[in-house]
Amino acid sequence: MTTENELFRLDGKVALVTGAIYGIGYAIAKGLAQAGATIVFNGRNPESVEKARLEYQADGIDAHGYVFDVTDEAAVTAGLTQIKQDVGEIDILVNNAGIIKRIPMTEMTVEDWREVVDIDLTGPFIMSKAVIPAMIDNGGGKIINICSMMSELGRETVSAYAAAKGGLKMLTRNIASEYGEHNIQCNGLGPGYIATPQTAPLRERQEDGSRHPFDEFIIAKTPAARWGSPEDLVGPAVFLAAPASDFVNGHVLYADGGILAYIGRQP
Ligand code: NAP
Ligand code: GCO
Repeated sequence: MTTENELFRLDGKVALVTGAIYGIGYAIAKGLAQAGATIVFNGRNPESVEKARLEYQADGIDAHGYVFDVTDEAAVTAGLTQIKQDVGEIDILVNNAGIIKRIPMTEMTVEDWREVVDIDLTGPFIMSKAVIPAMIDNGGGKIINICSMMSELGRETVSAYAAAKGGLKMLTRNIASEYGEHNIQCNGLGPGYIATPQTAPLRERQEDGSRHPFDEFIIAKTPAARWGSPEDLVGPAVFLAAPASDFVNGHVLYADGGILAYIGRQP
């Protein structure tokens, strides 16, 4: 029986957070480490992985960094084999790695479309497919897919991203449906608008020093009247990674400051 103190603890668990070089992934990995998990992370190039590993170290976290692209199944397989030798099997997978391209749909090339869908949707498929067999053998596991407001809403210029994140919501539900009997919980975490490098273009100050129109828009659309920080996602991530969520499956937990509930502040 899990005691009250253990409901939100991750001691003895190995957590892989993809793309946790900076931004949301880094904050979530740090939070899982503080809850007791051993942290594994990956990125696409050796320099940024090593830089991140030193930053984790400076934060008191002995994180294990690996270089592989989540869309490259052979590289993922090789990476997980090395991780198993170095650290152990993955108990918690956070599919965080993702990109966005903001291009009007009729101007978007098929290559741009495919790159976004490949990383944001096929990547989580490849990663989840790779870790589930060992999770079954080990009596269960946790998969957390980083979804988005665009898992529920559309907006101009983000067609590929919205299609991918909408698909990621359904992949989440399908993994929960197909593997729940093996004590695998697969849930989504849906951030609102979070201040990271990915959204930096939407927050740039205008030449006259005024706020970016999209910045103003998001402030009006968020009851909390602020952008989220990556740290705002740590509590929800720890909950979805911990025993506390052992009977939560196929759910998308939105940590959006209330955006999805709100019509928006009158101008
Ligand atoms: P970010 O600052 O752009 O970081 C994305 C991370 O993913 C980077 O470390 C990047 O590494 C890595 N990455 C990209 N493609 C990869 C690949 N093919 N293989 C391995 N790593 C890869 O983004 P973020 O804002 O932290 O967002 C993280 C996740 O949250 C994404 O899935 C995003 O869609 C989602 N999200 C973000 C927000 C937001 O408002 N920021 C809101 C909702 C959801 P490189 O240096 O190699 O590019
Ligand atoms: C955008 C933003 C959003 C956020 C996030 C919102 O251009 O609208 O980048 O897509 O990244 O997904 O939840």
